[in-house]
Amino acid sequence: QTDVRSKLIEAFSKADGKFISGQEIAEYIGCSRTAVWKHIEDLRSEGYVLEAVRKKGYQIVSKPEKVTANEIKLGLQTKIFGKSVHYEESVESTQKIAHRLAGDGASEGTLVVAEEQTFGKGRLSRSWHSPKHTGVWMSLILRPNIPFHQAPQLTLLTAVAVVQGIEEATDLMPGIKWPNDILINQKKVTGILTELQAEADRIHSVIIGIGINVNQKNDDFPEDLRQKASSLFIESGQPVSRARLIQHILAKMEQLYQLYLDKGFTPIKILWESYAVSLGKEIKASTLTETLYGKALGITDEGVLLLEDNAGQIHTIYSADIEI
Ligand code: BT5
Repeated sequence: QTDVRSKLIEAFSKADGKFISGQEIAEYIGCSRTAVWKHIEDLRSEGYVLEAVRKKGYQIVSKPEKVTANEIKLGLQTKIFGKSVHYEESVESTQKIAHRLAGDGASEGTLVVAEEQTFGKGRLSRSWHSPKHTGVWMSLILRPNIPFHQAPQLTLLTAVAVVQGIEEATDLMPGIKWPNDILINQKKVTGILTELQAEADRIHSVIIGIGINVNQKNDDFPEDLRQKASSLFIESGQPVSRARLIQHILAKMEQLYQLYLDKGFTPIKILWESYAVSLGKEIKASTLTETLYGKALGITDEGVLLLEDNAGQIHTIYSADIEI
């Protein structure tokens, strides 16, 4: 059933906004013309508006503003990422579901996405505010063949992909604050959470969680976030299609991931540095054990932050919260 559905969406995707006849659809998905009609009705019940014209066939007039598997797949330009989409209206955390699917052997590029998270997770058991229908709350399963200590590089790679995806979908120019925040006008619009399933020194899977504030208005944020968080809508004044944004991000991520597997972290590092907002600045870095003040010099080839304190000593920082 879901196979047929994705083929139908693929057929419309190929038709690229033009009419496609019932016969063509039937051939494409390998079913009868009566069955086509039923599948079209299913799409309608999901909120798609389809026009049917005699002798011409069907055309998608408008899509629902949701992030269902169909929404994401219609127009998606990737080979692997997002080819398998697990969609839910409401979940505790997309990370939790992605962990379960990864454990069950889900293939690389499997995407979990939800309209709402009731227990969205940040780093260090902090929470991530994820209200219904307004943001992108998603987790991507990767299975890279890399050593353990390189996994944080994927957080930085993801940040680059999200920045580029936002740039494609809007007129905004976001910056990256090491390691995982994407900022616009100094406010956080995106957080990234990278988690691993691994044993000894072997990575089974990397689960990359991405939370993007898209169409929230200022009072959609709880009081304590209003000063430090923002959304693409607030910053640009325009509503943004979440499904389109996801498509751009998946396409960028797949490109960068391929580049990373072929050429290593160096080309990603150069891109990352070009978007970084903290480099060369005086920062405060709070790690689990200490608070350091100094200048952010850059990142190493491993993706680790280098901080030079006022005594000229250079510290390598693996994980911390940064204030600029
Ligand atoms: C992060 O943690 O920034 C990682 C957030 C990852 C969220 C995604 S959504 C899909 C996937 N499923 C999940 O359950 N999680 C991932 P951290 O750097 O620890 O930042 C968390 C802090 O950001 C919180 O303590 C708040 O201060 C703030 N915050 C919470 N919700 C926010 C929001 N919607 N926008 C901006 N800031 C927020």
